[in-house]
Amino acid sequence: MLGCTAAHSQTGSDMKLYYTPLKGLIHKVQVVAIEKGIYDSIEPRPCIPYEQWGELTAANPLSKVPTLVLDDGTPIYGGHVIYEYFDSLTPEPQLFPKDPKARWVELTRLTLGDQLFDLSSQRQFEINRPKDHVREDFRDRIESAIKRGWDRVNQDCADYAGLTVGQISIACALKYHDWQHENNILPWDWREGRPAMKTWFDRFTDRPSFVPRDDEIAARPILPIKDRS
Ligand SMILES: N[C@@H](CCC(=O)N[C@@H](CS)C(=O)NCC(=O)O)C(=O)O
Repeated sequence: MLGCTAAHSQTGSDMKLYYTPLKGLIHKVQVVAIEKGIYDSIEPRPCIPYEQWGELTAANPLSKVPTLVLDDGTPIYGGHVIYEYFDSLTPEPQLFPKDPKARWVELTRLTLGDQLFDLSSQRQFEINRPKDHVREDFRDRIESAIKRGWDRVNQDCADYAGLTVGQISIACALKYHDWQHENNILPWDWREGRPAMKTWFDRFTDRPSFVPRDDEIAARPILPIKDRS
């Protein structure tokens, strides 16, 4: 169990979650599970998706994390789909608004956070190519998009309210950007010149669900690579 205590949660089921643990960081799929009170009903399957590992690819042909497998074997993948599935399991807190207008706004925030995360990981791949092979125009385009995304959050965050999936998504992207910054991957601190965003972020992430679970990572080996075919 991710929480290592309860055998079954109030959902009465066990699910397997494929994810890649990163020391000093908690993923949004975990934050959502903790906030929904179902963290303890999830069996962690830590793995490296870039390796063709049989169990993950059997569930998700795209070999992406996060991937969830329900106790009846049904695979659910794509971060958004997993978060919305978790949201359906318990009534409170409701992370996806029911009101149609509020829902579209929130889904757009969810996408902004998701893609800020994806862009920074895409950038990492690009800058890790041999020096002569780095596509500078492509890298510059990614970097401009990340900075425009940060600016948009700084501009809009005064309107953010409550505990919602879009805010979790954006906050987790920024946590990942901090992690990349601390590990000398991303050269910029998004806080510079964005005071409103810093105020929102500090307030929003001051919750137990955002605390990294490094003790759990240390206690849980990455699944072995069985199948590279
Ligand atoms: N925003 C997507 C991200 C999925 C994704 O690209 N995950 C990366 C983790 S950094 C992955 O599994 N990459 C493995 C690969 O592309 O082979 C989601 O939430 O589902």
